[in-house]
Amino acid sequence: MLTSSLPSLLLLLSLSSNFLNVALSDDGGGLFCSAPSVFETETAASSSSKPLYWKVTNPTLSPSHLQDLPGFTRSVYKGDHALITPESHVFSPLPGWTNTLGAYLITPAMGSHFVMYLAKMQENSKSGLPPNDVERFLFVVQGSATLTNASGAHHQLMVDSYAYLAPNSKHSLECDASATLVVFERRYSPLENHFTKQIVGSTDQQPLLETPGEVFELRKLLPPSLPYDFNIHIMDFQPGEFLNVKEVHYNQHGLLLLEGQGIYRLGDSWYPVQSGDAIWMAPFVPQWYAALGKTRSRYLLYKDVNRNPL
Ligand code: UGY
Ligand code: MN
Repeated sequence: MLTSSLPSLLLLLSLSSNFLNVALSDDGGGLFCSAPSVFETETAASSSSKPLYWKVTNPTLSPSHLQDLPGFTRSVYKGDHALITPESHVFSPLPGWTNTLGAYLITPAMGSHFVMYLAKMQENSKSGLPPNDVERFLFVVQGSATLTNASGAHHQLMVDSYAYLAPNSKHSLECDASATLVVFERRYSPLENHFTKQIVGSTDQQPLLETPGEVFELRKLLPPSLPYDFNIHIMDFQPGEFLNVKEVHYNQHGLLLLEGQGIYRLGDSWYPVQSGDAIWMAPFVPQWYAALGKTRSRYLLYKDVNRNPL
């Protein structure tokens, strides 16, 4: 029994190993798709058992491996724009805050008149105050925190909630579990007899605004009135939608992609982008976005407004 079945067993083994070789080495219309799978993992042992030249059809630089390639980043820093992607974030204690790590993504060292940073609040953390005459805008992207102002009023800020704090207004943000915020600060540009006041809200409470000539959905998180020298826009694009205007303007931008994927054109460069990416746009940098992927793109955008650029 054993002796008669052994040859057929060997035949079967040799057939299946040939079949496997064909499947692994076939790079043109073979039985198996040659596209790299996100589920494939490579160990030293499995790599040494791979056929000669297998990397030709399974390159390390395949899209699914890019993010883990040592030394590789999509981040770019140029004179008139920057793309800062999550693998480049460097966190350190935020001055004046307790139990909070911050990553400054945009600062005046790049040419901006504002800072944009991520603040990761940990257990029992508390914010510090901005410098004198500096206004602050906070937007919660993860967790929740409690805002308390000088008159003792409390606001629970959840994901998608935000607050604007006027310059020199005493306030503190406290968090007992964890929260991640994106924060914008700039030295307020005053106008006689105009004063800003504290604002607390959430994106979903803001009305959709007209966008003549454009298809994206727009909400503004601050009043468009004169006292405010900047606004924060929330812009939504369905997959396939894009900016009709190839914008070039005097305003600066700080952008955080909250959802989705697409292509951002900045100057003469075209960048694949995805949620978590941050962008600095200097005045007059040509800018354009097209949403791709399968889900909505949403980004949050700082824009200076209501002041004479002179
Ligand atoms: O309002 C704006 O300037 C906006 N549409 N810019 C942008 O999305 N890059
Ligand atoms: Mn713009």
